[in-house]
Amino acid sequence: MINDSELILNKDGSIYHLNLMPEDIADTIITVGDPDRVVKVSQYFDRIELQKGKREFITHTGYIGNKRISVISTGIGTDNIDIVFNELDALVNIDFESKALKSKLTSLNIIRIGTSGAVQSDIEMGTILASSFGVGFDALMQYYVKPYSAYEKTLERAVWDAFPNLYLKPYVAEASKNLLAQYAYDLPKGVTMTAPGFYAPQGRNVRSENTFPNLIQLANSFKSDGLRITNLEMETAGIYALSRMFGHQALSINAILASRVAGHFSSEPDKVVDRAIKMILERF
Ligand code: R1P
Repeated sequence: MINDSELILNKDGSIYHLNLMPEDIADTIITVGDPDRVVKVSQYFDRIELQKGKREFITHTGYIGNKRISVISTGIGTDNIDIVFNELDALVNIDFESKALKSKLTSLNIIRIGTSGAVQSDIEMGTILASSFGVGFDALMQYYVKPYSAYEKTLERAVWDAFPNLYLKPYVAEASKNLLAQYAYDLPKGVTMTAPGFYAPQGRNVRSENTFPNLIQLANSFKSDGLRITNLEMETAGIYALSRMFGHQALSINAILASRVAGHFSSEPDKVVDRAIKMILERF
């Protein structure tokens, strides 16, 4: 039995941060960073059956045809991914009455539709890119034991060698091969760098003194076994690592809004994000 302080439920029986009951979520889940993007996804549902929220975590559940889908906003960063993915897993795999692990576990299909910046000059703004791997430059996976594949470990070593001055050792986590094949078969694939912040942790310098002023160049020139770092954002590696740890399938789709090598930002970010949303929903 799990203690009340480990798995906190609200008075109505819903889970602490997401404010959801087990029956409120579908087995297919779209995550978005921005709470305002939830409606931009659910506007394309044929029917919405539930709208709930608390803090930055807004959920709409509904149907496209016969397929039940939930869209949930995570807010920004892998610290939020920690909360959202632990609570999503508990919603499907913990019995809230007995507070014990269910004997039959559920594996969720989870697709992030997020925004991102490119670190390679041949990846144009407006590209919709699928992450084959996430590389976490954040601290999340220092706190969890996840089974790493031999290939993830090899890639991780190559990242450690390419970024030798970091105190934190980045971690690598792979996308669900099934979801990549199902939803991203025709998309450009890449290795996504997940940063623990937006400014210096992504090599931006508005008026700061940065420890790693050449972060973008380092990311741009990284190579391992034919792979290169393609883009930057703030959730993918955490999503992939926690999904693998819990036995869920995850895929991150990136709407490329900025070129960090050319120094440009998209003039039509909403259109690019809308294209990514429609493309994924059409594939359900
Ligand atoms: C930063 O502006 C946010 O945008 C990107 C980053 O990962 C970070 O969450 O994704 P979303 O647009 O999905 O939030």
